[in-house]
Amino acid sequence: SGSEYINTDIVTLTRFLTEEQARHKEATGDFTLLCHALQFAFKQIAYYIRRATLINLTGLAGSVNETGDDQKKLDVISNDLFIAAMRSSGRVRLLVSEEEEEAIIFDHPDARYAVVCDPIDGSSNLDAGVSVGTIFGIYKLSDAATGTKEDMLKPGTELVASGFTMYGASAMLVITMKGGNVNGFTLDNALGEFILTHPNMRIPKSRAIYSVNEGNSCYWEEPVKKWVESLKDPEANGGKPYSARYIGSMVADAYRTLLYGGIFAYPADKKSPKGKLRILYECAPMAQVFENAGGQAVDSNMRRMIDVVPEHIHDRSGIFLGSYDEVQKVIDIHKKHAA
Ligand code: P6P
Repeated sequence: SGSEYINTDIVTLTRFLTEEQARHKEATGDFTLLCHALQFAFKQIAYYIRRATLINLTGLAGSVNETGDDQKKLDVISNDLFIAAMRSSGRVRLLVSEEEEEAIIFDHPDARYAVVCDPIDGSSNLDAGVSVGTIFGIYKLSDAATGTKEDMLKPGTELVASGFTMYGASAMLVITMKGGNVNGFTLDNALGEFILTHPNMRIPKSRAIYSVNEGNSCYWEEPVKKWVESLKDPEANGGKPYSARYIGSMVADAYRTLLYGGIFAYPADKKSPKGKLRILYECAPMAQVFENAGGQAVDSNMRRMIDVVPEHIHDRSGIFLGSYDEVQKVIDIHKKHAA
């Protein structure tokens, strides 16, 4: 009979979260409810992205966000959906979004969680059909929390959970808990369920793929130039150079790197001395995912990315993210250069 081919052990995200909660005797269920609100927001955003081209949502909304980027209608809708889902969960006290200049303080003073997010990262690629996604992180507020944006200036080591979604043909969700492993879920659009398809994701220790915008190379610091040159030198790599893969959407470049191995980099440079990607809702959540998958993540000073504490909620950083050995090559070249 065909029954041996039917996977009867389907784990939905809902079941996964329930089992996760059962592992923590002291759990009140607040974190679980927060994660259900997150998955609801991801399903709604996935719906709008899928229909965007059909109902022509990909035009400009005519409004501009605080970073001066042209806001696409989907940016605005996704940000609004995400804020509404977090507010209505009743479990979030503070929310930082790339689309909001100020931290959003919900009228839930007793809520114990804070959320950081980039609702639609890579949105400049939307019209081109390139995969975009949501990057998120969850912090548990300390008893000393004041309910102000100062509560958000934390290192990635304090993230209780982080991850990202990628809205492609089917939406993918990659999520990790502090000190836990990395799990990938695929949204079954028919059932509206996230299904565990990539349990315990581990990034290959090395892979000859590098992902960086070489259009910025004239602005790069010397060690970065030396690093990329070394990857292109066949002699230095067993006879053939690395492959270059750059999509220009962080979640897409990150997801490929997590699956295949390699390294993604957005170095700080002379044009962007602080780097381009944001610490709170791009670099730190991605860094925790990659570390929990066995990789590494450092900033442009070769500091462990999740140790970095932002001074302001929209602070940027350089980042090198990927296979353990590939990031180590960058660190070693910087050490040699410093010597
Ligand atoms: P560049 C997209 O705008 C984004 O924020 C990330 O998703 C992406 O990795 C990066 O910027 C691309 O930047 O300068 O290479 O276009």
